[in-house]
Order: sequence, then structure tokens, then C-alpha cells
Amino acid sequence: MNQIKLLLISLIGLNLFFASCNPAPESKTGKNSTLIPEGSTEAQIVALAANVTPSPRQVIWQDGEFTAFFHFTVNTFTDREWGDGKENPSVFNPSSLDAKQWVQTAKDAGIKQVILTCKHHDGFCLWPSKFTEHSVKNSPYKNGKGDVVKEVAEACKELGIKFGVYLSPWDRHEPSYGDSPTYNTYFVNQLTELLSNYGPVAEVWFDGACGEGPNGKRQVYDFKSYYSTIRKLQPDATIAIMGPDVRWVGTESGYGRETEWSVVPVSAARLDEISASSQQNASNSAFVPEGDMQKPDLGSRSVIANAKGLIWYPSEVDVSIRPGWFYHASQDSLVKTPEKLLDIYFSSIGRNSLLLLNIPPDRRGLLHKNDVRNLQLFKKAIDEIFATNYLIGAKIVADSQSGSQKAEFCIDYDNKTWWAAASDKSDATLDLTLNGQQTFNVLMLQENIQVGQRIESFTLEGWVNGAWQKLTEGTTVGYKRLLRFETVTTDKVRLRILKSRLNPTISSFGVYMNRMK
Ligand code: FUL
Repeated sequence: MNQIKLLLISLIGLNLFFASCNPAPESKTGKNSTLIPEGSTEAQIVALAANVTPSPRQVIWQDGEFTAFFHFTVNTFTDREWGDGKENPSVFNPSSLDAKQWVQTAKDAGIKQVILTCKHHDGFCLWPSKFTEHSVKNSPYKNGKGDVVKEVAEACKELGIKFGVYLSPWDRHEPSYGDSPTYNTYFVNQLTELLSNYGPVAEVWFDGACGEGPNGKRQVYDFKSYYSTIRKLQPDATIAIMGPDVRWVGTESGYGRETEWSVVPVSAARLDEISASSQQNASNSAFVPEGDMQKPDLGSRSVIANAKGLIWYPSEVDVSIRPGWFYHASQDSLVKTPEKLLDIYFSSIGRNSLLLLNIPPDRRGLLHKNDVRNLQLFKKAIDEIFATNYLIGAKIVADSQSGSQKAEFCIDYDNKTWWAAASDKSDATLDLTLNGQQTFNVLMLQENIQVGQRIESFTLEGWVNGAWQKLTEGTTVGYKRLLRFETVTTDKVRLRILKSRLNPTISSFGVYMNRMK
């Protein structure tokens, strides 16, 4: 019932946050953001946008492509989505928790990193925090000696998977919540525990929900101090959603925008901080753009035309494999099917976003067999589709090239090499003669985002019955673009890049066969 209402409240919280938080940007290389001088023409703004590039930690994050979320807390046992903080810790009692089963399941599904809800809105800590009694240390789990954060972090280490933490700023248990400075110290203390005692942390995930404390006052989060704690203790960690490195795509449906720009406007209010930050080389300051992350268009020409600054701020798509974020036995038959998961994969990773898929452990402390089965079938489908790139072995010719960035680099299995059109070109054609007649219905393209996101419009054509036929078309590419189209059999294809902010680049180009549908 209340799911939609809860979501709305959550989104309102998120938007309120964007409207009120004013931290400063990070500018490690100086290219991660840019100011737009007063009076710049559209062409100048577009060129500036094309030269904004990801920070090294954003590049590593984006390369991961696929992360698992584990939502697990007292809610798992009370059958709720949002706990009120009044739960007795005694309800938390998983009978056969096996964090290795969670991480192995994720790994088998092709997931490279996991994020655990170390503390959700109920304030219950999955680790024995020194700063509250509302934690696993007062639960029957392992007679109060358990530490779920440690178990998940160790399973990740053993299985070679990255580990990330979700720590809810909104805390419905902690009495100091609403007394802003006191709670901020409490929160930084908890962050410090998580970032000091569990090995490397690859991502810190903050959501924007915010409320009033028992004193009737709205808590004001001190994000700057949260960010500086993270940069100090885990400098390689990305800070997501309410953070400077990664933005929320704007829905929890699993579907990203067809046109998804990683370079988005920075508001005027941030400009002084941007320049102050770069002048002082303050690379560890923090930044969150204000504004509505749910808008249908965050970065195309018409949007950036009015911007005062721009920043690399890529999108993360979060979605649960079940209707709820937490496990509910009543949803065992509602686990997303392999077909649905595949559709989400194409519509998130395939739309220049990272996919953060929630798989909630059950009351035993295990991932349910329905979730495991559907994930396995989904992974089987992915493996089958992407087993053969029908462009490998093709003869590829570009109508222009920049320096030694040859067309062959698109289809060399190496994402670190790339083709670039001549530097004065904003369009290009890549002609491919395939290794005989091939049958396929999926396109995969990747730009070399390390030099920026440039492509604005493209078509893929196949030589069919003696003429070029359009197979599919798209707008942005970015880190990765996947498109499905009617199955075609041909021995010649061509990619036409119709519009690009700067000379286009392609690091990977593939066509594949999806038999699942
Ligand atoms: C939201 C929370 O309110 C949900 O419970 C869930 O954790 C989701 C990922 O973020 O804002």
C-alpha cells in the first residue's frame, strides 16, 4: 500500500536535499568540471562540455558496470520497508546467515561490487557500533557477538569482489537526530568505524531522506564533513547519490534515460566554490549539484546552453529484484524474471549508467532460491548473447582518423584502445565488411569516456537486398550503449555518427545475437 507514498516521501526528501545542500566541487585534475564564461556561444559551450572528463575513481567505478545491493536489517524480521527505530534488537535473529552465499551469488551473476545497508532509516547497525545500543550487539544473533558488516566484507575479500557501504543519514532511532551538530558528530563517528575497520571500501552510498528529530527540528546534514571523512579514510571510494561522484538516475524502476549525458550543469551557486576549490587545489572538497535529478533531460545542448558550469556526474540505476527493497515472504512469487532482468540490463548498463541491483537476504540470512535461480538464468542469457561479437575479424574502414587512433581499435577486444575521427570532424562513418554473412540483433557501442562524452546521434545500417537499411539508431553512447533491433542477416554494416560534440571516439563496437527476447 504505502510503497508509493513512501517512495514519494523519499523522493521529496531527495529533492529537498538537492535544493538545500551547498557543498563545493572536487576538481582533482581540473578537467572534472568547468566554468562557462559569460557570453559563451553554443559552440563554445558544447566544446567545453566535450572536454569535461571523469576523475580516475569515476572511471574505475563506471568500468565495474554492475553492483549488488543487499538490503538487510530489522525490517527483514518485522516485514516492513521502513523501520521506525522502535524495534527491539531482539527481533534481529537470522538462523543461518551465510554472507558468502550472498557474495558468491552476486559474483556468479557477473556483479563486481556489493553494497550493504549497514544502517537503514531505522538506525539499527549491522555492526557492533560503539556509539549506539541499537545494533546487532544487542540481538540474539551469535549471542550479540555477530558483525554482519565484517562477514560481508570478508566474503568480498575472499571472493575478489569490491565492498561498499550504505549508511542512512536519516536515523529514526538516534535521540540526537534533529540536534544537527550532535547528530553530525554521531554520524561521522559511525562512518569512521565503517571506513576504518573493514578493509577497502569502494563506494559509500547516501540517500537523501531527511526528517525531523524528536526535538521537532529538521536535521541539517553536514555533508562536507561526511565527505572529508571518506576522502581521508578511503580516498578511492566513490560517494554516490548524495555525493560528488555518482548521481541517482532519477527513478527506482531499473530504466535509465535513452539520452543520458554524464556531463551535467552545475548551478551558479556552486561557481565560487568551484573556482575557489581549483585555485587552492582543494581536491578533496565535496560537491552535489542542486536540481531535480528526475528531469527527462539533464545534459543535452538545450539544457547546457543555460548552464554556468558543467561537471562529470554519471548516473547509477538502482532497482530491486523484488517489489520491496527488503525481503518479504509474500513477494517470493514476485521476483523479477530473467527476461525482465535482461530488459533492465539493456536499459541501464546499456544506457550509459551503472546498474545497482538489490537482492535482499531473507530471515535465514540467505538469498532466496527464487532470486538465485532468476539471476542464474539471466546471467546465462547475458553470456549467450555476448559470447560472439560478429564484427570480430571484419575489415573496418573509417572515413577519417585522428593520429594513430585507427578504426581497428574498435573491434580489437581491448577497451583501452580506441578509434577517433579526425580532430576537425563532428561526424564519421565506419564501414565494416564482415567475415561472411552474419545474423544478429544487438548493437553495443562504447566511447572512450576518458577523453569525454561526445556522440549525440548515430545510426547503424546493414546492407540488405542491395541497399543500406537502417537497423537501429540512438543519441548518446557514453560508457556503453546497447540497442536491440529486428534480427538481420548481412555481410556489411556501417555505423554513421551523425553528430558529435567533438571528433567522435569509439573504444568498443560489437553486434550480437539475442535469442531470449
Ligand atoms: C531509498 C530508501 O528510502 C529505500 O528504503 C531504499 O533504501 C532505497 C535504495 O533508497 O531512498
